[in-house]
Amino acid sequence: MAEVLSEWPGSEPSPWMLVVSDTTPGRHRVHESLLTVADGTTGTRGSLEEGGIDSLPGVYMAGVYEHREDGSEAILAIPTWITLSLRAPLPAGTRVLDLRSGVLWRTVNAKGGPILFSARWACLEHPGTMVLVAEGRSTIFEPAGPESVTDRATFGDHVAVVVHTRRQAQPARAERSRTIGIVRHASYERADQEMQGTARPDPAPGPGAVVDARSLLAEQKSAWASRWAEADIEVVGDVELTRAVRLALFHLMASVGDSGEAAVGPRGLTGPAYGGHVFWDSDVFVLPVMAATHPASARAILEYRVRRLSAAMDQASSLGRSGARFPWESASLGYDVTPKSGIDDRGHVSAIRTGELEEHITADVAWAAWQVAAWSGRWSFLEGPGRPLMTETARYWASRIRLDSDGVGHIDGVIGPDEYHEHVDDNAFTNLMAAWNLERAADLVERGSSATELVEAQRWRSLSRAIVDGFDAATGRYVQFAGFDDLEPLLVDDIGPIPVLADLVLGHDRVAGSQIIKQADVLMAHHMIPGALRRGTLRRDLDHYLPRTAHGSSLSPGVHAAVLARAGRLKEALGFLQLAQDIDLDDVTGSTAGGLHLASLGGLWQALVFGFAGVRVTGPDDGALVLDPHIPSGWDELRITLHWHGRRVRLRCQGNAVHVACASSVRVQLGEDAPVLITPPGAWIEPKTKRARRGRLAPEVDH
Ligand code: IFM
Repeated sequence: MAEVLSEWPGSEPSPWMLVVSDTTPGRHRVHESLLTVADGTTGTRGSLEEGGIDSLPGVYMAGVYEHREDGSEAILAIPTWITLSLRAPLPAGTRVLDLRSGVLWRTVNAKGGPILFSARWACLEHPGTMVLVAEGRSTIFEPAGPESVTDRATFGDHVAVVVHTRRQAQPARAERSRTIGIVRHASYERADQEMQGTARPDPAPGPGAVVDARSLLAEQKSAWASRWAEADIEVVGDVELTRAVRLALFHLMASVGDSGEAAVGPRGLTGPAYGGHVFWDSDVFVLPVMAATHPASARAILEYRVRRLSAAMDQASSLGRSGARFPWESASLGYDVTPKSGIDDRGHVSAIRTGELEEHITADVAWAAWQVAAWSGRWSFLEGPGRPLMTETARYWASRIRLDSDGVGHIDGVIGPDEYHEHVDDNAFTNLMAAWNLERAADLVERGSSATELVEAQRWRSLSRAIVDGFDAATGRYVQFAGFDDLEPLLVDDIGPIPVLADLVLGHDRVAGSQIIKQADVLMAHHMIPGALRRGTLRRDLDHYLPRTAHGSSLSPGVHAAVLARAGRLKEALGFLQLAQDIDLDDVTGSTAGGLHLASLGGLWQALVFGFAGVRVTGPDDGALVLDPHIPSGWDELRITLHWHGRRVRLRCQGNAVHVACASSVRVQLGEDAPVLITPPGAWIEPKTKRARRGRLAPEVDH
């Protein structure tokens, strides 16, 4: 024990460590979420070893849901393995989550010196295996039981747990008291692991074996060091921001497995909110981060969709449509598990219509599949298991679009990302995404298919061109949905400072009749498919929708930071970046107790990479990585590590110049300049176009 605990990293502020010594009442559960340790399949919330009345302890395993009597499914809350029997609760002390190694440390001091010292981690190399090492004054522990205990339990139909604890009286380390040392080793295993196609983790030492915590710790450090080597990100000159984005990446990497399938709920493995159901958060906010930093995890996210394609096809066919319609909320089987009603903060029961109407998820899944190909530079997934994700979703849209007597295509009766407005027609985001889905599926089919399929692909292209895209030539911007501009012209300033839950402040009906929107909607399309929108519209859409957006969803600030940065509006972008950074660290939405908002964490990374660095991938074939940095003058440098087209690329962005380091040649396109070939070990590139030469801070640009 002593050897492990002697590796305590200290609690000095560092961009690699989250230090929590705050004991504000009501923050305990927030800290439990923030201090979760996980290995991609199994997560343990950061509860104190002795629990506490305010605690929400728990272990969550990706994709392990309980089927409730009312027919619903929710991620199974499995009892935790970290509990120590103490005579009385202790102060929380100082807790340090070391992001470099994924180890959570705790030290509690009393008058005579330290009374408890612990370290725990989830072994990245042995998913499902966890270790706790603790040492404390003998007086804090309940009277000793046997020196070595093995507990076994099963939970639900799926999970088998073995916890082995070894407890030893230690020679006195502190002068005045004897100490007790504890090493605990827990192993959580899914009984249905093979069914999930997930490789069984390497066997960790069995119960009763002497666990060499020191060698497991060494392994842990090296496993996380390898992960960081392919993913690190740093804002030189801003320690807080660097810590926040590394914390975001840490929890994303810890919540997403990299073999078999990864069912990624909106709170990952950090908490039970939303029943752990899989939303578009996984495909759109988490997957791109993984595609760019750890491709095997992005592939596992898609595998979750591939295996539920037949459920999505059933759903389409039960609605009289062709192809596949993915559910808004999905759990074990891939059928829609969106609740039909909910109770708001004031105790009012209201209908939830997203399951019925939020259809853009179908195109989002296709978009995610395309991202994997665009980042990897390989068609193999799309030509193999991923192909139906493109084609069956396209078939769905082809059967969903209504052609009017003028041959114009419409999608009636949906909810867009802005969930304040229900049952709207021609939501620009949904229509643009559907059109994009049809075009990309046609591209794929045209790479080599039968004559019949080519005829179908032609139809997809003509439908994609026929569909209303929401562009209004009179204003030069996109209209969020048919009739949006005729709604009550309220602005968010009329309600209060952002973020604000406008539906709670004004009531559901008033908001639905107004132009107040919940989260990025038209701007979400600018974020996801910038090349599909008309040039010159980003600036006008920003001007129009920013004052109307309440940011009532944690998904919104990161996306706004990204599109504002891309447009060169850096001051505003930094404001939203700060909000994205604070969402969980400051519990801005009051809901972090139920787990971290993975989409917001992904949004923070995306804002830095796709927004401030202007990184864009265009497709599997296009041989250039597009960069267009807009770096605020307060940052010395933005450093990013990416995995693009099979190569590791390290970027250092300063102003609007970039140093590209690579081990094999890479073609890079800076802004609108012609692509250049960078050969190892790398080179600086600076923009040649007139626009960019004007100054260190690029002027506003519009794509
Ligand atoms: O997917 C989101 C949605 O966009 C807004 N409400 C919460 C969901 C889960 O995070």
